[in-house]
Amino acid sequence: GRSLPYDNYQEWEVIDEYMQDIARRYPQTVTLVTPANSFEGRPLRYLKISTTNFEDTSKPVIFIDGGIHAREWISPPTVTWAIHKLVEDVTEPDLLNDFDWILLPVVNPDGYKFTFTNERFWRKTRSTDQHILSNIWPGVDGNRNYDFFWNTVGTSNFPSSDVFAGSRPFSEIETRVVRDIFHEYLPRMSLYLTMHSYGSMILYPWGHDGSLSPNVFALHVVGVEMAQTIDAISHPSFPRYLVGNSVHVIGYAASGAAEDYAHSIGVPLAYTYELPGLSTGLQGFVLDPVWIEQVCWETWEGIIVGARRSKDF
Ligand code: ING
Ligand code: ZN
Repeated sequence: GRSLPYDNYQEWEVIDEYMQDIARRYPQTVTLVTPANSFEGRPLRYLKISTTNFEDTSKPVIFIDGGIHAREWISPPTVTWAIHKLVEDVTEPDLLNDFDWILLPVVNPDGYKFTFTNERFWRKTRSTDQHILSNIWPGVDGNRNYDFFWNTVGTSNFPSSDVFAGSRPFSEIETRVVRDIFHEYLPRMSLYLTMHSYGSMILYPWGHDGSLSPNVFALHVVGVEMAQTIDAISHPSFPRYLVGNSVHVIGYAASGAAEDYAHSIGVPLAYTYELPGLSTGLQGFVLDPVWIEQVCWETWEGIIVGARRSKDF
């Protein structure tokens, strides 16, 4: 019964235990949901946090996920930090009174586990049922697996590729779980954030072709306010945040991403966070653990502003 440490990256089992523990310790506000198991059989879990009954209120829902890409280790702790701040160390009670929250720290536990045991830079899931060579080349890029312009740009049909889109949209149980959360709470889901690294960017749709959504004004205003909030308190070692359309800011188009899917079905504010890195190339994913706490708390300040501002749109 204690908080997660933020002085190092945590094994999946530790994060999983923490989620179960939080739900046991705060049964009035926290509900643990285990809708399915991962391809390799790990429980896929998320927390629903609500001061009222999650199912029968009309409060807007804020959904944050992390760890869809296994090697982006700074992502899951930003989501567990949000859990910590909403449940264990409440300094913003309005966020609990005004919203219901869904927090899913590790979308892809099999891949995450694999980065601790085998290959630090593994990105994809670990599924082996996608094609005839799956045993040699396992895994699908979760952020190319959503059903919106699936496998049309920035993806690969080659199973060995890091951006392999899978055999079909939502071939992966891990992305189906996220999809089902969207659809279950759609009419009241006002904000969706999916945490990635790295690059210090806040990206919004459309990521498949660089065109702008009819809701671009709101997407941009809320995005800029989140970024300015973070920049104002960030460490001088970190780059300033860039905000804009995914294609234009990150410099490539990609279809089948979570951000695009969420927005396409009606989530008004959907963003991909590229959390900070301090190196280039693959080393950018290796952020020294001394920075975890800094990234978590500054990102949380961005989330606070995004949540509050989402009410205006
Ligand atoms: N970045 C995202 C990726 O999946 C992205 C960036 C998001 C591009 C949405 C297009 C649409 O490539 C990381 N770090 O994975
Ligand atoms: Zn990523």
